[in-house]
Amino acid sequence: MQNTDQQSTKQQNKAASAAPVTFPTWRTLLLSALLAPGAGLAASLLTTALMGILRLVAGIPTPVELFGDYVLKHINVGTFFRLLVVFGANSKTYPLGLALLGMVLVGTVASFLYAALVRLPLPVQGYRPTRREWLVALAFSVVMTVIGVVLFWNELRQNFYGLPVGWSTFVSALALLADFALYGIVLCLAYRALLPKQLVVSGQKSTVLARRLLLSRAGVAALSVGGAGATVGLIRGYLNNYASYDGQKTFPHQNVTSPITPNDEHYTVTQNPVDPKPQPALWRLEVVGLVKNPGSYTYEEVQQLPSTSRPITLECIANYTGDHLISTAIWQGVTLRSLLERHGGALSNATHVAFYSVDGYNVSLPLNELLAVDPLLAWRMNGAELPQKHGFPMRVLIPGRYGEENPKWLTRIELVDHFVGGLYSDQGWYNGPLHTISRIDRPAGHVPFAKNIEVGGIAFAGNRGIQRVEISDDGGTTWHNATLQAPLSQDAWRLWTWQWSPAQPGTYMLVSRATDGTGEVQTSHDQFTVPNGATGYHKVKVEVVSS
Ligand SMILES: Nc1nc2c(c(=O)[nH]1)N[C@H]1C(S)=C(S)[C@@H](COP(=O)(O)O)O[C@H]1N2
Ligand SMILES: [Mo]
Repeated sequence: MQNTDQQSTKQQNKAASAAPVTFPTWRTLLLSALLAPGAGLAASLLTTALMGILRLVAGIPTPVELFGDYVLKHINVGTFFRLLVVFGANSKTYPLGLALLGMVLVGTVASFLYAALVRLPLPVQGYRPTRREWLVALAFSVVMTVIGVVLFWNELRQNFYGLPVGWSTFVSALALLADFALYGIVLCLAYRALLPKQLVVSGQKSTVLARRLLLSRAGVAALSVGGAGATVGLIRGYLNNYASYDGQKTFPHQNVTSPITPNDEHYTVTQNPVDPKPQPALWRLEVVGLVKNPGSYTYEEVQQLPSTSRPITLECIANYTGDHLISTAIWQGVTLRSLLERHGGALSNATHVAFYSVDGYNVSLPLNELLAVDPLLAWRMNGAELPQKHGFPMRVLIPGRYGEENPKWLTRIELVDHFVGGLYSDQGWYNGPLHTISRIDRPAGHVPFAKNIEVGGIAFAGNRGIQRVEISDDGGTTWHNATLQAPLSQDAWRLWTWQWSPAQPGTYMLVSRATDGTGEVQTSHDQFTVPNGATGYHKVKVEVVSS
């Protein structure tokens, strides 16, 4: 008892008499430079955790995704294609992972700027940031948010749970503010917590003060570890819904293509690592812009609209000659024409229609070209509710155009007086009428010699329809008319067959070519898919073997 009292009195005396220590400049600079990135890292990791939470809970796009979308729109199709090749199977996750690491790095490095701006003399007095530190942190948050909102203005209008354009823009911007406010606050507090403290403070034991500093430094480290752990867990949760079906093709069964493709066999292409999941309670269809009476619909109301059904074939512009990124479904929905009529029609200065989707995707086309092909705004596919991966609750079908111009997860139809660029048109992909194609599905490989071998396949020319299909068994020297099945619709592929009687066993080169409804014959010019869509004849080598 006695002893302890004496000791504390001694220390108090010492503390009271000692002046605060000041480190020499070099030591202050060195320690600031060493400790700042620790605070920057903690702030960055907690921010990435918040981004992940907002993404999973509220469907708000993370800055990482916004950045990815921004970059994708600003590279050309050649670079895009090279990236696809370089990253292969991980073409979406790998670049996003790199972007995430890059952001953590930027957030960590930015702490040097913060340290330089607050210029604290070391050691500092206590744990409470000064006004100056708070102001610098606030400036960081505001500047980062402003940069984010300005840079990603065209990407903010997306929400995975289907919020309409205006709301999603607002919510995404607000989330950027929340992310960067957290970053600023943690950076400010953590930097303070890490810095060396005056260990000689009146009324406090230096051993207690030293222990407190150690604990608070450990606390900052624990926050970093926790932030990193939470981020990893959130990324896992995000990737649980990874759109691994991207690029899924429609293969014929026993070399026979079914006229209508079942929903679960329809080819699928998506720009998204994780596809949106619009919630009917949040989602709206808006008809706005240069239209007489703008308006909006709930999912319930959409389903009450007058609808028609039509078989329409979709083909991705990345479909190689003879490949299978092509399918046909019976789509049910309201026609664009009748929907616009319900809104009093387009104003006279409207020249284009811009379609906006909840995943930030958008497409625009001239109004008169659209009306000429009678696009459908569909909510049913082959008699079933539109599946999520094909665009629930509503998608656009524009006959005669490649798949890229058929937006899924539609939320806004805006009539405008100019063209509005979108992902693929900005990259420089062709966005004109699709090319006439034909494909030979059978026979394939080795066939036993017979008097009669059935050759069969499909032909497609968008909304131009197919008038004729010809087959050659000598590499294109002589041609024979195939028998066409009845057309499913003007806008769908046409199935054909040809009864072949090879003269003798041997190797044959089968070739097909189609003539569209306007009388134009499919071009023989071989062209790769990038960037204008594939052209050329499908050629299939067949070995007819004696049986
Ligand atoms: N909103 C949105 N619409 C989209 C896409 C997309 O990524 N997002 N991909 C387009 C592309 S490139 C194609 S080929 C078709 C594919 O439609 P499907 O998956 O229903 O076959 O959707 C188009 N519409
Ligand atoms: Mo596509």
